[in-house]
Amino acid sequence: KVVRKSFEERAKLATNPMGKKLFEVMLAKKSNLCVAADVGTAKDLLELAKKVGNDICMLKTHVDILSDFTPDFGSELRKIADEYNFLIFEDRKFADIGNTVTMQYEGGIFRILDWADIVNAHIVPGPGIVDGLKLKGLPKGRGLLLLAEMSSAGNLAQGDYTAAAVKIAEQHSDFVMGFISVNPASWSVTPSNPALIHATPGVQMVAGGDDLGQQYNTPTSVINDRGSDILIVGRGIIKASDPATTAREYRLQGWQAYLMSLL
Ligand code: 5BU
Repeated sequence: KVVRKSFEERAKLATNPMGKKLFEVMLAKKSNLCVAADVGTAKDLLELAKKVGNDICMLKTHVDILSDFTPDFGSELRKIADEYNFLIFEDRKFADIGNTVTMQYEGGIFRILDWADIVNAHIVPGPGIVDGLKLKGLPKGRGLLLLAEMSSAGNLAQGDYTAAAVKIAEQHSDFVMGFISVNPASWSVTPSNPALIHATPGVQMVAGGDDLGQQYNTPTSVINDRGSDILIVGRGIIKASDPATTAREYRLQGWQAYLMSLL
């Protein structure tokens, strides 16, 4: 079983403001749960955010799936995030050269930089992608998660690729707050900075998968066996008959698993 330093201690070690803030929110709400708000409209997303708001530390969005997106979406969501005290993570998975991602982050229709506390990026292009995002994000106190692993069957983010993500994170510890991880306990290179946080998608109460390659592990397995910190749950909560109650159940399981893993 994995053991870890407390989120209190790790908050003190954080090398960027958003990483520190995330630990503080987690502690204040006793929540290491992130809900993946994969609904088709902004209207449904904002409703869902209120339903699960009390139980989450972070809400993960895919803004480009919303059919009724309008420019006030960001400020509407920010209001709810401030009221319920959670962070907003746009799962944009940037994957281009530094110069292009600066424009994708700041501009276009979605203006992600204006409202998302946290974004993520693939490291396929090399560290220039982090330099690009940092140029825009750091002055606004934003944070970045690197995709060190993925949850889907047959994905190529493993071994030396995962180790390269750790290296890039440590070289950019002023902006990179952690990783999208699946089994960090198994990594050949462990981050030397314990403030780096691991968030894991592919979580449901029962292990399994969907028809398109998604693979699920249970909350206890993700936190206690695989060594992650945050559960990212989409359909397990949003397709439940009562998302609020179900979110609470995931929160309690995730937090209990965290408490069990303390040094
Ligand atoms: P699910 O409904 O719990 O399967 O949703 C998982 C969410 O996490 C969904 O928004 C994906 O885009 C996201 N995700 C993932 O499933 N696997 C990954 O490796 C990454 C993101 Br990165």
